[in-house]
Amino acid sequence: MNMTFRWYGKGNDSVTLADIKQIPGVDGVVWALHDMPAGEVWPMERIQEVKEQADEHGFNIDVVESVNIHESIKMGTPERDKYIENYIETINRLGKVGVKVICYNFMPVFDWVRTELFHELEDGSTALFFNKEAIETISPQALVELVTSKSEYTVAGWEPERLKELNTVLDAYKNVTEDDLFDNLKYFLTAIGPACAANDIKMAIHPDDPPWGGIFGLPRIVTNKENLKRLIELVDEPFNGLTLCTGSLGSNPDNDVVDIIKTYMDRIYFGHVRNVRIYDNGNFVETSHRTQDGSLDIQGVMKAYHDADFQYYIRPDHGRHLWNEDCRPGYGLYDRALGIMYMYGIWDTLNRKEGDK
Ligand code: DNO
Repeated sequence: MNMTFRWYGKGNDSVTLADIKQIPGVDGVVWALHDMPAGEVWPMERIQEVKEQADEHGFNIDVVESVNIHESIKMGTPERDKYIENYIETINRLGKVGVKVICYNFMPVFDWVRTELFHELEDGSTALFFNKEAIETISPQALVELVTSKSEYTVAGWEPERLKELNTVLDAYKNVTEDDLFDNLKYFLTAIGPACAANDIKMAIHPDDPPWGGIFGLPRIVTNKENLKRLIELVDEPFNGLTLCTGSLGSNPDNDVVDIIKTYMDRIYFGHVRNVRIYDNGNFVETSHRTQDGSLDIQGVMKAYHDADFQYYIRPDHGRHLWNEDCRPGYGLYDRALGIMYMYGIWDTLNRKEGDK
């Protein structure tokens, strides 16, 4: 296992590389050029700059999250070829600095969706929250306002660029079905496959969050065990893999995340580990990583990775906001650092039990 920590970049994150250095056992930072609009080629000097910053602290930059996909690629419109060319050029450039995994998503318009960013928990901390009923009544515009106005930082997945011309894009998706999305994903993967192979880069698709379609009438496909099989089979080559986000898939109680991890272990290149507590009415809140604190079996998740001698990358996912930390929603230092120590607690104990030490 290669432990990583998501970092939004110098001047764009309340957490510094020096802070991350003080968390035990972190090997690399998960990064991106967050201000680059989807579809544009990433400048080489800026990629190099991140590499140098990470090098200074002894971190690898093997994982990028995300290189976002232009909507035309998801919708399958004629301009897609130009944007796919750009994507390939970015892959080639990332290959030059040794990037191994690119995390991306194929969610139409919106990335992750929540109805509250700072929902108070019993212990006084706050966390991201999803209210099933509220999502039925809120308008897409109001949701954008809610997510983007609460933080001084740009919220990843909710970049202004992505949300520009919201109504037009929402409208354009009216005739796009799940099958169309699968076809368009196949077209994209087929086109980038050779560049990924040449650069030894794995593409790791992130599940839809929450993992069901229908929100604002939009289709979603990376939602459950069957669909993961279908997407692996779209282009059945090693470069076509998964970011296995327990919190995203796990917010649908029908998804058994431990079983899913075991089933697709060979194609998991990046693990996002996070717990959620699902309420009877289907609402859910993000909790501490500890198994007892939520609805997911995080010990089972870590054991599945450990049993498989997982060689790829893992990161703690969203954390709660603790101790009055002022941070980007879900991405403070403290709870994610606690998450790492919980994961290592499980991991190291499993090592010891097997007599490895
Ligand atoms: C949310 C993240 C997502 C993720 C993208 C990957 O915090 O897990 O925004 O980075 O879906 O493309």
